[in-house]
Amino acid sequence: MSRTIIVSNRLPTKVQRSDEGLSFSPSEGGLATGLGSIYRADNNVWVGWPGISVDEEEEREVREQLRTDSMRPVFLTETEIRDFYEGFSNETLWPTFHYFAQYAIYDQTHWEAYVAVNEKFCQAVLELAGPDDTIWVHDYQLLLLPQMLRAVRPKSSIGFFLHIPFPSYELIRVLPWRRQLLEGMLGADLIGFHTYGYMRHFLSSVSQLLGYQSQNGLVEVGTRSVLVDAFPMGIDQAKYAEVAQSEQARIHEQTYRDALRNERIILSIDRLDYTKGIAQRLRAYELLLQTYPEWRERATLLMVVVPSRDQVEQYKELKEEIDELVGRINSTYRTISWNPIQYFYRSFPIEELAALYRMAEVALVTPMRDGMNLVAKEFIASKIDTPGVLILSERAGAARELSDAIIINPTDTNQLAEAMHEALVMPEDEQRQRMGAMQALVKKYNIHHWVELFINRLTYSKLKQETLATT
Ligand code: GDG
Repeated sequence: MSRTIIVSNRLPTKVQRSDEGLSFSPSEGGLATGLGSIYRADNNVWVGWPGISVDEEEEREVREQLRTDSMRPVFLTETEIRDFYEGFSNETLWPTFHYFAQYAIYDQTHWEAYVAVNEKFCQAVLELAGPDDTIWVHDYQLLLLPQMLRAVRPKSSIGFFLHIPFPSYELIRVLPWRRQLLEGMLGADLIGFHTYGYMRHFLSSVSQLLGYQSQNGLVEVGTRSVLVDAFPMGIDQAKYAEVAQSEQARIHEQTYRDALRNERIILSIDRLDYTKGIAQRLRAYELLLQTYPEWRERATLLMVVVPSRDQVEQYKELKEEIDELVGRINSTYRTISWNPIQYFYRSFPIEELAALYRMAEVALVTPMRDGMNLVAKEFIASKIDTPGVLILSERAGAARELSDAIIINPTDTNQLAEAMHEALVMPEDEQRQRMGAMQALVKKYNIHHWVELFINRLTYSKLKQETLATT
């Protein structure tokens, strides 16, 4: 029976070391939460790094444990973690693709590690994949993998999806290894992006840097054609709606509401990342408290920042900046019985997250750049019977779909502060109307729809190519 082999840098399970030995828990992050609930169907397998470097004995344990859950680990050495993951992936590609080119470093050793690790993933997939299996590669850490697989398996069905933005040609052209990266992606039969904007940027780079022309999203690469299209990713709407209604979520919500004395809650949830606009958001909230003093002691910013990439310099600096801003705002405006910001630097179990989504009147999703942003959709899915307002950055992929949110420019502090005030005074009728429209959309275009659409398109484009080859 043919199956789908999902390949991504991280597995949906992360392995951590504690005094009691290794522990296994679900990974945070968009890809893991998005695909995590569906890959187990139909005999599928997930290939990826378990997020930790291990010795030989631990390697056996991790391999065994993950096998029972249809996962196949690829182990990385300390040097590979430094040069491939923290280096090329997170200090070259991530900033460049999010328009933070000033943070990007160009290091030949990092590039070589990136090539070597993509080859390592290639070997792991080849050991596993039969000729009829579909291979679905994910994200910016594995841009070279489609072409590496294609070289060995010219007939395989290979899909690639990019979870982050694909930037303008002007950013891509800065990369010393731009051609190899684009050629790497073009090894796939189908390349997917969250929005048409990203897709257009990709086609423009391919044309300007490689000279390959395209028509209706079909790129001619020698004798092959590669289909490029937009597939806005959805969430597991039913799961979020269910958790939000669960007894556990309700109990947590009540506890939090009692503790916060029913203040109006503005919610902010992100991984620690300079692309997420966390510092800008704090400055806007400070401006709200200055401009509209009536919200002092009546509104609270509940901010969850999930630790991420804390070995990379810019992330350490951002953490310090956030700590300082929170300290300043809290010490300036707090009273004996009120804290303007409830700040958590850790992750929460999903039931507690659901309680936060439920109780928040306003969700602030204001990234500088974001491929899609699933938090925006999870907030909507969790608001089953309650109103609420989403404030959403025009530079998140989600803004293309969620036009009933209050759409803002995240660098415009005044506009953002005004949007928070507008959200806090929005009549309930209007809230319900906007929320209802967005709920219908999140429900219809859910994660199952996304997977089905992508896989069907891949099967279709493969069949079409085979037919053309035989005629
Ligand atoms: C990349 C792209 C794109 C967060 N805090 C906790 C927690 N989370 C979960 C959220 C959500 C996920 O992490 C974050 O997903 P995002 O989409 O917001 O962002 P990235 O991690 O940057 O994901 C992004 C995505 O890929 C998918 O293509 O949308 O643009 O950058 O699911 O719920 N989960 C738990 N506790 C937390 O404290 N359990």
